[in-house]
Amino acid sequence: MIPMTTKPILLHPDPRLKKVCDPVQDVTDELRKLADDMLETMYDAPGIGLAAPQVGVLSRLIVMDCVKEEGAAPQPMVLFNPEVIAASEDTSVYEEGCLSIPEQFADVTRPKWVQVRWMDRDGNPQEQEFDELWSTCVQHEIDHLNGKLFIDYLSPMKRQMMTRKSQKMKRERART
Ligand code: K2U
Ligand code: ZN
Repeated sequence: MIPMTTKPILLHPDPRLKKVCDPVQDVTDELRKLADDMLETMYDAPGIGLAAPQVGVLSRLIVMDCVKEEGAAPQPMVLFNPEVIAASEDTSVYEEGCLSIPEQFADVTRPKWVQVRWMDRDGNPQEQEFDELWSTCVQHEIDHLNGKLFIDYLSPMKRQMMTRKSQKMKRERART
């Protein structure tokens, strides 16, 4: 068993978090190892989702595990080249956070459910409908692959305030 390692999470503002990531051509052992390291990093944070650009890799790969019930079996998911192929008219509001914008939260409105197509860790095409927290999370992660952060849905004033706070936190963390 190759030991997994947690990876440092990039903090906003960082130009790599604004890039459109490159599609994965085929799923290699190296990409499977990256997915496993991303899952470990996510659980360690803790978080319920993580996108490759957040650990500095500009490839279209996200991991998720939105199981929140205590004691329930974890449900780790690895999605290569995920894309939303259908979305509900109905929307839902969720107070989102982001591991790249620590300790800041804001309400974001998104489609209630989404149909997503992706390639799994064995390179097989998959398709599934996500709702509830899984829907919010998969949309939040796919946004990361397109260089979009949850604060981009907010007013310019709020976004600027949260960016300033994040810059301050980043400076303080760099000093430790
Ligand atoms: O992409 C990320 O930064 C991971 C986020 C994913 C996420 C944000 C907002 C709403 C759903 C998912 C982190 O995992 S945030 C941590 C978290 C934990 C429980 C509930 C909501 C957010
Ligand atoms: Zn995020």
